[in-house]
Amino acid sequence: MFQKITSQQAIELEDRYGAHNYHPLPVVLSKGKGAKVWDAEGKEYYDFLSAYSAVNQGHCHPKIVKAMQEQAETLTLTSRAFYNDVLGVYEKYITEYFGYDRVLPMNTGVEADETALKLCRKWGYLKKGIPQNQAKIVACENNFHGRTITIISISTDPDAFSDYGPFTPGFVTIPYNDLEALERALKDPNVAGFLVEPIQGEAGVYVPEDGYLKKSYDLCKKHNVLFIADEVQTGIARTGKLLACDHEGVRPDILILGKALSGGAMPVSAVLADDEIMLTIKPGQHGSTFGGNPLAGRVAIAALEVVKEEKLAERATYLGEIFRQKMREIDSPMIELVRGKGLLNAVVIKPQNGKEAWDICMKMAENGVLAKPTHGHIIRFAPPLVISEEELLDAIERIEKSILSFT
Ligand code: IF1
Repeated sequence: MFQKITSQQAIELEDRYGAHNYHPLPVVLSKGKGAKVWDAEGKEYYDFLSAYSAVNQGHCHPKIVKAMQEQAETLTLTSRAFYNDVLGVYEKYITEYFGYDRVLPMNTGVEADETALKLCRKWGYLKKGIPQNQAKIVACENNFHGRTITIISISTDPDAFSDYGPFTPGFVTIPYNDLEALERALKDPNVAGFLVEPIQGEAGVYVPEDGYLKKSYDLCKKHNVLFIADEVQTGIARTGKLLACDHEGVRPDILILGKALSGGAMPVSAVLADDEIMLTIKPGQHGSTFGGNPLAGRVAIAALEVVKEEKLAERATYLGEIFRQKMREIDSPMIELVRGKGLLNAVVIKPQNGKEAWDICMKMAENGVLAKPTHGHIIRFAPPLVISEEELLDAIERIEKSILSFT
């Protein structure tokens, strides 16, 4: 039996034996169910982070757990040196679900992003005719696509890139939500792709102007450039549509998914594209030991089924409206701005009497709601999409009480 420890012991162990690459809130979670989690002493919380939107379907969803258990007892990993009898079924399911010819399965979000960049470059050389080693990919300032060396080569956040150079060349960054900058960048004939988050998550749930995605997409088409959407965080019902790009009727040339593709049960990511793009990568030219494993396939099918069966996109739209409206009604000088789409929301905090977003998050935790500040002054609110209206209203009351305690 795995040994039970106290919160204090857990914190001490992580502090002593783990790398210090995180600064968590001092809460030690030990159990989760739906929209709720419990700490090692049994205190109950609403989870308003949802593992950065990986648990859209709620913690330990019974259908996902069941698929996982069944497959774990049958076959977990074969590598891609052999076929397995789940992968093809999963590939058919996910490509039909999102409407693409093919999928390339990976594990983490950043791997899927890297895969998309490699795919884009291949297409650039083989189909667009860009001279060897000249391909460029345009990305946006304040992006977050993960933490590998290539991905942080695109980052404009010093915390993400400092002292990790030399960096991967071949990227151009332009301001987000700036069509003129995009048009200028796309004039370079060596540009193969435009990589974009439909809503910038890490930047603080920064929602671009209506029409930005559609107009960006049209500019890409005009210049024969691939529109690559990183929907690792925004995808899979989080913003009120299956994909955030669906809000503007945009179908990305390359679609990147991760996080909630497994409902948070394990790392499962995917890159989707049509034949003209996907078939430029030939056997031996890309892969991963775990990508496409049967356990992941079963889990992902179950996770995607839950999204449809429980109408999670519709729930996100409905509950998101309630959340933003109620938050805007809170009468506190600390609330500067409430923004977001569906159940991906953020509140921009104006510090008062030396109290800032971190203090509010600590107070909320005391009152049973977990969320995390980003950039010092923004709090992201993204509960599992299975949260009930009653639970949401209860959580909002706790959030309000926490904020008002400082004024
Ligand atoms: C951490 C933020 C969220 C992502 C997008 C790819 C990835 C992510 C749009 C990489 C990952 C995470 C990772 C997490 C913090 C986090 C995050 F705070 F940085 F901004 F979600 F909001 N594309 N996002 O948001 O996916 O390789 O991690 O599976 O601790 O780094 P991954």
